[in-house]
Amino acid sequence: EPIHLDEGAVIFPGMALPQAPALLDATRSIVRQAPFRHLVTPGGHRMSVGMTACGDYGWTSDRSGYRYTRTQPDSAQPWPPMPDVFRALVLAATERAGFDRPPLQSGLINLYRHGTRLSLHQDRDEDAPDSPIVSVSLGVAATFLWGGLTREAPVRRFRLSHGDVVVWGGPSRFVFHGIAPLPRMTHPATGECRVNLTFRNVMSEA
Ligand code: MD3
Ligand code: FE
Repeated sequence: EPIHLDEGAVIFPGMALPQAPALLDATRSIVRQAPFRHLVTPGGHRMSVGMTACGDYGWTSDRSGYRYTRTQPDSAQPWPPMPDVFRALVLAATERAGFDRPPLQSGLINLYRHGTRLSLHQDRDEDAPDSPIVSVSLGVAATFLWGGLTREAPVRRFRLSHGDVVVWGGPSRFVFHGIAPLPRMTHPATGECRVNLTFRNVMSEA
C-alpha cells in the first residue's frame, strides 16, 4: 500500500484519516495562538500560502532572508507547543518509513485556498540533513510537483489527498518540489482549504 516515489520518499495514502479531525482541531488551536501570515520573500514577493508554526522552531521569511526562530516575529511569544496528536503521527510515519530520527523540532502549517501555489524550491534552511521530513495533507487535494536534485530536472505530478502522509528522506531530502495552484474545490473537513503540516528537524543535535 505504500507508494515509493524515489529512494527515501514514500507516500502512505490515507494514513492520517483516523486522526484527521483531531489534527484539524489541534491546528485551529495553534492558529488561535499564532495566526496565519503571508510571509514576504527576500525578493519582496508576498507568499500566497498562509503560514504558521508549532514546536521549538518556526520557519520565517522577510526581506533579510529565510530562517528559523524560537518566537513569533510579530508577538515575540514562543510558538505554540507541538500537539501530542502531531507528535504521535510523526513518530509512527518515521518508523514506518524506516528512518531513525523523527522530525519533531518544527511543525510548519501551510494554508492553501483557490489559486494558492508554492513554486518549485528546495528545503535548505535546516541543518539536519540526516533527518527526514514528514508531511500530512488535509482537505482539498493538491497537485504536488516532484522534480530532481537540480532545478532543470523533469517534474512529475501527483495528487496529495486528505489524510495522505509522506516521508521524504535520504537522497529525496533535497529534491526540488512545489504545489500547483489549488483548484476551486471544497472538502467536507476543511471547506475551500487545503492544510499541509510539514515536520522538520532544524539542528543536528536537539
Ligand atoms: C520533498 N510544502 O513547506 S509538503 C514546504 O504541501 C513545502 O505545503 C508543500 O514544500 C506543501 O516547504 C509540500 C511536502 C514536502 C515538504 C518538504 C520536502 C515535500 C518535500 C522537502 C524535500 C522534498
Ligand atoms: Fe518545501
